[in-house]
Amino acid sequence: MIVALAGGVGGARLANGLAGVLQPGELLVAVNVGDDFEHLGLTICPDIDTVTYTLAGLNDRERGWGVKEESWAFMDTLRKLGGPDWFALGDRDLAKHVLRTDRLRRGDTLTAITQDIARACGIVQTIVPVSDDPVRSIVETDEGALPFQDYFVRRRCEPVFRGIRYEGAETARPAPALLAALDDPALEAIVICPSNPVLSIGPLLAVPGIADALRRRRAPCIAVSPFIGGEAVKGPAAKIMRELGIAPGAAALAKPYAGIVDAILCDYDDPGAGTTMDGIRLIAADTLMRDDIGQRRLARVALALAAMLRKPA
Ligand code: FO1
Repeated sequence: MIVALAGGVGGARLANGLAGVLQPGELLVAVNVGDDFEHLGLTICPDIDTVTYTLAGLNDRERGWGVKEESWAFMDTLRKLGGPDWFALGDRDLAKHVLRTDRLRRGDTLTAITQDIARACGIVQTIVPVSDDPVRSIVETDEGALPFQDYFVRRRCEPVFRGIRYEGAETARPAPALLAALDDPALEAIVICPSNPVLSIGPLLAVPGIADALRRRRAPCIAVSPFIGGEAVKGPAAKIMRELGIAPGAAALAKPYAGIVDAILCDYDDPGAGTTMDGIRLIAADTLMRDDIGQRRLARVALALAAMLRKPA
């Protein structure tokens, strides 16, 4: 049993690599819900959707989100009618948002909905939200507080990032399936995927019980740094870290991951490579996933490292 903690696009790629090298049912991916929001009366769960589409092979690679071969009739009409068009909802994507919103209104859990959608997409691994309760990332900027998607999409991350708070985290409960997997005697490794530590992994660790469960972990936990050459592979992680006055590199993960992670895989040029920080070994590897083969290669490196840490030297 392998548990992966994933956020946005980088997280989905390594989750896909893990799915590609494990047997059906061997992987549980717990996904960040901090990016979720209500839009046009629909509950949108971008990170869950990115992981689901990626594991189903339905993801649009150049856009990084949404479905491939998408059409935009809904958005064209919405725009003509004067509706908000800053957040693009493709016609195929829309069916899932409508279905999910309807089921949530009927009282179904986000876990049940997510698992049914994954199964309908032919996915043989388990995908769950980190919590069935709402957690909403609110970004503090020089222009005031912005809900995550307003900051990330509508404002294209231009405001100066001052901080983030995870609204609802204090009362959110970890998804039961995630806690069960972390307590499973068959658990062999936990992998924190290369997602933004502040935007994607932060809201995940902020759910009470998750960090404690990881501190009590019965298997090694390996994190993969999302930074390569002092930059984020995708997204605003490096800009955000600079605005927080933190150098974008594996060392930036050591503090938030202390006690939770046994080792961090980082790229060869990372200044922290080969050192130990806060009890965490920073180990150099080729962490850039260029394609599906690269995703599986990095997944194997992470699992091999966990196996080494599991067996007494
Ligand atoms: N990102 C954008 O930059 N522009 C969009 O219009 C947009 C729409 C969208 C719709 C559904 C969805 O699941 C994701 C979408 N994203 C869009 C990406 C989304 O903001 C990010 O995937 C995450 O929130 C950050 O990891």
